Amino acid sequence: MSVDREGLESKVAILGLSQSGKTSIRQVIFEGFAPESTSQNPATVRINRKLFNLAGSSINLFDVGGQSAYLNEVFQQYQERTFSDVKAVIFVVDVSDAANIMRSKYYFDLTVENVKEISRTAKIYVFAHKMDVVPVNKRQAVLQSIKDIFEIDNMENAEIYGTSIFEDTLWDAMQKILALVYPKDDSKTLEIKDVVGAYDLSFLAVSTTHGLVLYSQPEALAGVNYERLRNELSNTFFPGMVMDYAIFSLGNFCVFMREIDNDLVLTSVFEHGPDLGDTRSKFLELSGKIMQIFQPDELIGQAKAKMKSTLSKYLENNKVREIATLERRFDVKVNVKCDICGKQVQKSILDVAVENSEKLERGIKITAGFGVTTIEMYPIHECIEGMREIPVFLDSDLEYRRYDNSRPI
Ligand SMILES: Nc1nc2c(ncn2[C@@H]2O[C@H](COP(=O)(O)OP(=O)(O)OP(=O)(O)O)[C@@H](O)[C@H]2O)c(=O)[nH]1
Ligand SMILES: [Mg+2]
Repeated sequence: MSVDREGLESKVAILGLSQSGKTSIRQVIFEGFAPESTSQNPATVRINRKLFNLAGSSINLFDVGGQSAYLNEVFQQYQERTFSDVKAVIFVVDVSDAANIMRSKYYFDLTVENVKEISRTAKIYVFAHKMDVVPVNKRQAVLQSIKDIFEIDNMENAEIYGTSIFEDTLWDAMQKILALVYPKDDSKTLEIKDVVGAYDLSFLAVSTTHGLVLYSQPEALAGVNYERLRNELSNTFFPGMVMDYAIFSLGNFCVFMREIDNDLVLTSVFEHGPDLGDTRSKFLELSGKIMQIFQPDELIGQAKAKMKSTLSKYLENNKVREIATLERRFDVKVNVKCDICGKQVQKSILDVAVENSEKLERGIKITAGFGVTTIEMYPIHECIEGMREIPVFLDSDLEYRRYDNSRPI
């Protein structure tokens, strides 16, 4: 199946004064950071450009540093680079910084002008941001006054949302933007339609772990935060256990949720059948089909297949026993959290092996002594403080045992 890669990428620019919260928004939504961990963010220098892959399609995010020198540079020299081909521009206004509201408006007007000239069809989204600092009964008035000052009602292509990284409002606003700019792959949409038909589903959605819906049938505008739901369910019913999937009843419906890939969750809803076991096996079968649609790149698949035998040999050479039974656990992901940035890192021993294919002992350490063999793995992630690794200890069945604090590498 050939897909046009370029068609599967959307450019989004995010602008606003310095300290308004642009980088924090990027980190919380697209990089899995905990909101609190953004408090020491350094100012962004010039433009930070990052490509985020969401279920095979990408958002190319231009996070523009908000200090005057950088903003002036953008509007004097880099208009084309910043605004050409943008699908959406997010303009962030800090509601706690009333003193600078007119300066913010000045750059907003420049933004509107440039969008009009360079990317006529792009939408502009104003985030009246840091709403958490405004008392609840004043929020509507604050939103209205920014709406008036920014003259949003006079513009056809602009909308305003009150947002905060500490509240669901940011996710809701981002969901509306994604519904417009997320480059859906038509072939995936068709395959999903087929699955919904074949299994007589009432609803199916593929979303990020935090609930940004990427594909849904019928169309949905809000998702469920699976990470939160799973934690609540397991704390209530299965303390200390990590759930493979979640099943619950909702009126006449049966809801199943499952992570089908890193940060990708499948939700499917059936009408209640007479037999839960039957419905469960139907769900497991269909989630396998959906997983195939979202299979990572063929190349990664091949690298993993090759790595499997290398990893088996490596474990065997290091006196780890019963490799054949361990093999089926090679690609089971472990979920650990960085204590600095709060990011959830989900990696299997096979993922870590692929990352360290040149030198396995760099990422997977095996120590044997006194009849006990310990396997450790060191998944790496890009943290706010540079690259860090999180030591994960695996028991003899490759089950995750515990982890220590993340540490710089
Ligand atoms: N209270 C509150 N603080 C926030 C919110 N979003 C971001 N912040 C804080 O605002 C500060 C500045 O955030 P940044 O994301 O670095 O700001 P920026 O807009 O990227 O700044 P420049 O890179 O200089 O343009 C950080 O201390 C964040 O923790 C929010 O919704 N509420
Ligand atoms: Mg920044």
